[in-house]
Amino acid sequence: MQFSSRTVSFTQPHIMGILNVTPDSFSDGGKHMQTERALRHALAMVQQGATFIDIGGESTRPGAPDVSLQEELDRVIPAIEAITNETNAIISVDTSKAQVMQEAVAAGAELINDVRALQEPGAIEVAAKADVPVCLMHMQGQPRTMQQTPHYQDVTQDVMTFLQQRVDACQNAGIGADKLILDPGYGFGKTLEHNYQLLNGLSHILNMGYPVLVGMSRKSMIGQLLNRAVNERLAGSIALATIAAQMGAHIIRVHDVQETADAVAIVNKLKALQ
Ligand code: 8Y4
Repeated sequence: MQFSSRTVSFTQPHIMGILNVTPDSFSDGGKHMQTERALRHALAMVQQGATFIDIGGESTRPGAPDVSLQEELDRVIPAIEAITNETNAIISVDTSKAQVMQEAVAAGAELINDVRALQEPGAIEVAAKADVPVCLMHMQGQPRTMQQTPHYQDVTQDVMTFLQQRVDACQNAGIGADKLILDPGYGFGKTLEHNYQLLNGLSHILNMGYPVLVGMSRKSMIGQLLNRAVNERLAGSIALATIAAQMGAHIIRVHDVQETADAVAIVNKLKALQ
């Protein structure tokens, strides 16, 4: 796939490292300290094998408060500028807001990662104009309430129908098929059963013919199954990344880049013999 700075071949899976720039309640550093911390984390993830760095300033955790436009810009843009200047990683901006997309791409972001699949006002037009690849993710409901009563007829079929509708909307807006990445949206308005049905159905999503991104790292599909707190989910996260890589996922979005890179290298070694 063609990105602004380079081509990425999806013959093997790539790792997207998660960089959170939502302020944590412990670190009380100013804007510059936050940006330096983000840069250090990004550099470490690139060294560990991340092709992509996903930068998001809005928390999409269930129950998280909405973030204002200015707050999101203040969190995300300085981090993108710093990381663009210091790495050749592909920066992905995790946002649903048209203005954040526009300013992030101007600051150096090369991929728009939108959990709302360009459904917010102005987003599809800005993405078309920006002319960068876009990841379209499935979500049922809105982050604040999406885990209350998820319901599907057939989760894999329903997710595919939604993603195909968004692909069609992108085509109508002038976004070429060669710019699209699809994502089933693990954890976004899905029960534990739905998430595993959707993992079992990943081959069907792959058969839609687009690169596929999956994000399962540390999510409740691990925590609920194994009864593990968020900081006890590494083994589960690696198991899921290994399965996704084996099944043919193209981008794996994770917190733990080094460990995931090892797992992917083992899958690659085996696939080379098949
Ligand atoms: C612990 C840590 C528990 C993090 C839950 C979480 C995806 C995504 C997110 C995804 C794409 C998250 C922005 C949710 N998940 N983008 N973003 N795909 N494309 N929760 O699955 O990581 S945020």
